[in-house]
Amino acid sequence: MRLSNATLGQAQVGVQLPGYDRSQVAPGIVHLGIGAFHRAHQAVVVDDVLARDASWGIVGASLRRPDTKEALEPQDGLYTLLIKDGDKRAPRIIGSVVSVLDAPNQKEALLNRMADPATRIVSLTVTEKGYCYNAATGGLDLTHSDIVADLKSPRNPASAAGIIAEALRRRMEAGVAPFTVLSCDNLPHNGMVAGKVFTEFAEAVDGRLGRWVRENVPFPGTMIDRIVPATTDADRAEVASLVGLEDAWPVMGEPFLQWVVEDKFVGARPPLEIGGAEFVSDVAPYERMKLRMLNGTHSSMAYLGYLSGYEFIAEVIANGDFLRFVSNELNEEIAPTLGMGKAQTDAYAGQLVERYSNTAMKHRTYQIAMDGSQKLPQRLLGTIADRLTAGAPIERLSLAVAAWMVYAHGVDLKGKPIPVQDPMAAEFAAIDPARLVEGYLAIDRVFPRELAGNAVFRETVEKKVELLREVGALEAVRRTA
Ligand code: CS2
Repeated sequence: MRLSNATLGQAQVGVQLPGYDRSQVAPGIVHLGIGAFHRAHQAVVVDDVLARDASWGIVGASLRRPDTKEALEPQDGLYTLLIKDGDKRAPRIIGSVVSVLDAPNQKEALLNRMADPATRIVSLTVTEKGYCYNAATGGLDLTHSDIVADLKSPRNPASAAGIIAEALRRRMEAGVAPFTVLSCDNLPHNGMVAGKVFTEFAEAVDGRLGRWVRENVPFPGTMIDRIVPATTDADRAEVASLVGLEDAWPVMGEPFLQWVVEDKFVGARPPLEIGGAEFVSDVAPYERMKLRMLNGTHSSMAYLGYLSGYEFIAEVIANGDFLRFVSNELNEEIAPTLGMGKAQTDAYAGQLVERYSNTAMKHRTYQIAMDGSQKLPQRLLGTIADRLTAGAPIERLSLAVAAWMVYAHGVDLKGKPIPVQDPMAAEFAAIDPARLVEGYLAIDRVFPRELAGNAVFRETVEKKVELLREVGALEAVRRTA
């Protein structure tokens, strides 16, 4: 039997069910990019909110693939969140997603929903590349093919920027207040970046719209955190047996959840604190700590772990040399750049190692390795730049960057091809392997000029690439740990 409104009551005893009447829920949030991460994080917090205020239901939209819609529609939007901690399992049915739209085929329905005054928040998880942000120029990448296409036909958009601008234009024309744009992606200053690229896009469409957006639309920053490995068929089978109902696409998560949100909304905001979110006036310190410590070591483990032959993060951290490497990278190299108390960063680092060690999380190194060109700057390169300014060593961080260079070039250390997923994969594959570091450092969309021109950085990374090639990743980690 398949999970749906009609079968919900037949879920096995012990499964947590929505604590409110779903028939009373009205949509108040449109979420762009409804993937596993959103469903295991923001939608769970909103599920708690709905018990108090039923006006914040979520209409999810996928911008590229119809698969989430196809999975959730027969289930009335219901799905299972399975929290895994070692041998412990806590299944919970989430009811906050009231419907899912497939943007390419339901554009009008999506734009209407976004233009509806009941929609007060448009949130996003469209991944780093979904913003079409050019870090080198610090603004919208006007040469990006998606942006070029949407500027040609702004009334029929496909990109996040285009969809948001068109929905806001409709609200402006109708004299309706704008919605709050809530970026939930792992970008540094995600609110600011979203504000910059979406306002620049609106300006490029029409000066008046651009001004209206600049003056009226808030773009709060957020820090979002929960480890969410991709769902596997084994997970589906486990959920079916735990819940007693078939779920085409449950989501997996660790117990930990953190959501820090800048308190800057149009009108009343949802009481997200009921679900554990925190409202603050400045998200930046939280975000920096998370991006540099968690995501920085995640990416380090992804490339070095993959090249060492490890499939999952929990396997990587179970290796004593990796544990030492990651702990020292966190405490010796990253934490000192954060300007926070040692007690706080020590505690955070300890918690991270514990989270990585959760053996129930089948979090693939390959999954995290994806889109490195979009991730490295905020995860590792900013930290390295700060260390260089302070005259401090960058050995472990550089080994991680070297591993990424080898990985993203598309051939592992044993000569086996790697199916690299990255919008810049072709550019990386074309780099001369004999001048690998030089080739990468010339790419200013990844490496800021100043860093690329720093001799200590270049020489350290060159030595690390040599080391990787000479002794392999595992031994390089052991020697650098
Ligand atoms: C990971 C993140 O895939 C990745 O790049 O580093 O998705 C990470 O799991 C989350 O940011 C944790 O909050």
